Amino acid sequence: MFEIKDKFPENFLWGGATAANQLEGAWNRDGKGPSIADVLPSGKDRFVIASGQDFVWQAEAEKYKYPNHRGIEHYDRFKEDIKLFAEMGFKCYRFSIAWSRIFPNGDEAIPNEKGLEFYDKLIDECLKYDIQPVITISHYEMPLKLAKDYGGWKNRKLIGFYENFARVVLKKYQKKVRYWMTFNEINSAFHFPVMSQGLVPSNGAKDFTNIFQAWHNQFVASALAVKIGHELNEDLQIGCMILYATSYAYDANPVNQMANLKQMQDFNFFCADVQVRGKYPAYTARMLKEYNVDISKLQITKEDIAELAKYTVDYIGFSYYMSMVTEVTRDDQNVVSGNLLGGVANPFLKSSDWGWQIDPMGLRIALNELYDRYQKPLFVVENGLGAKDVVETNGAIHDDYRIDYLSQHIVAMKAAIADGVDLMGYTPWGCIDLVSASTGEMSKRYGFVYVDLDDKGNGTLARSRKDSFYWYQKIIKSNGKVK
Ligand code: BGP
Repeated sequence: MFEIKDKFPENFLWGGATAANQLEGAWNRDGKGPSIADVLPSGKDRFVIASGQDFVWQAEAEKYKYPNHRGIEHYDRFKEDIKLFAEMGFKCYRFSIAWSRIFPNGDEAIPNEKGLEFYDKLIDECLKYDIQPVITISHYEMPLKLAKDYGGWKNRKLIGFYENFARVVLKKYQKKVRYWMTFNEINSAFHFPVMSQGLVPSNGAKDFTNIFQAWHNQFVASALAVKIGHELNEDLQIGCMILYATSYAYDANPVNQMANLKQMQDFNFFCADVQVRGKYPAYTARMLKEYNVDISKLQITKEDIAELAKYTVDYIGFSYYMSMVTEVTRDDQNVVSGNLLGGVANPFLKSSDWGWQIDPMGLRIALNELYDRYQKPLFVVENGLGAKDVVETNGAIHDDYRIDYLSQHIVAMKAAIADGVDLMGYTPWGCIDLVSASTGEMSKRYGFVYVDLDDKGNGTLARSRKDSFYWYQKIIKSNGKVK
């Protein structure tokens, strides 16, 4: 009865993860409309714009032909890419469906058949190799028109538009695809309200009244997708997806401990609490007050609350790259210049070249915290090390730093399984090099497969196997034996 599980389950879903806007390219082919990701530039402006500090609508699609518009041309090379995933032994492949390929403007009644044809082919290609598709319905790529003309997710009309989109893809692929997620990193709106919710702040400041309204509308939309999916096929597994960053209090000072508890609630748990438990957590009122939300403006109906309660998610997908430190008692903060979350540096950890603090034990802690809290299966759907790779003269890429990072995180997952956590699978991020979400550039690479393309768009786009490719192949074959 109390047997320790000392290995990964036999049916463990080993695989890799990508998102349409970061690899497909073909941004305006076969009827696809522009998405919010298509108008973000690359380089340092991208972060500023995605987080809404300096968003200008002049940043129109035509102005930014590269990188998102080209991606790694997966749209034309997906067969070659899936074949490489199959060679590594992938059991599953997580990708997203570009909403604006199916509904170019987002508000049409009839889907674009040409767009669906691409995903018909992509899914069949995966199934040919017994790779289970894992689909993110919406991953930072809402149709641009929904952001520009409707104001993004703060507008309730988006619930209906998303519902149409979700119904079309769930209905079409329900027999072929079992695993789904409704929104990528839904809590990331804290940092990226433009990219995540299509919200453009009016005066450069984040408006949490809009962000909370947008979250509420997304929660309802997510619940409706669960409803549709389960009505179509009760076997479907529909999850939420959160950006999780384990957070530690800087020291034993109760003031820092309390601040950290709030950080954990607000950032890591709030969205999942609603999507998994089906209701707003008790600390919501405290949060609304602290974020200066104008509660009188929030539109939340009784029917919404009933739907949230009824259609909760089946599992919790989450991304995990790093941990954080909460510290509110000093002014001389030793700040990490991470471009995703930033914060106080942890003296016990090293950081990636982009300032993301590397913390495998933090993943074991995350898995325990999440499983304790929700008692639902967990799925690590993103993890990895963004790094600059060097191609040797003979074409080899010795990415031992990546192998090291991933090995330590696999060991941490195994330990969490022994701790009693129910873990379904692992899909490291950017299994093939692709455009970075936060920099919009190619040089921050995560892949097992190298893609010959630089930050300016030069390169042959040829694919090649890094050392980590062969390493991961062995990991999958041995069901997680690191050494
Ligand atoms: C997550 C996103 C991904 C992805 C990843 C790595 O936040 O879901 O889309 O890109 O982070 O981030 P980056 O590309 O900025 O290194």
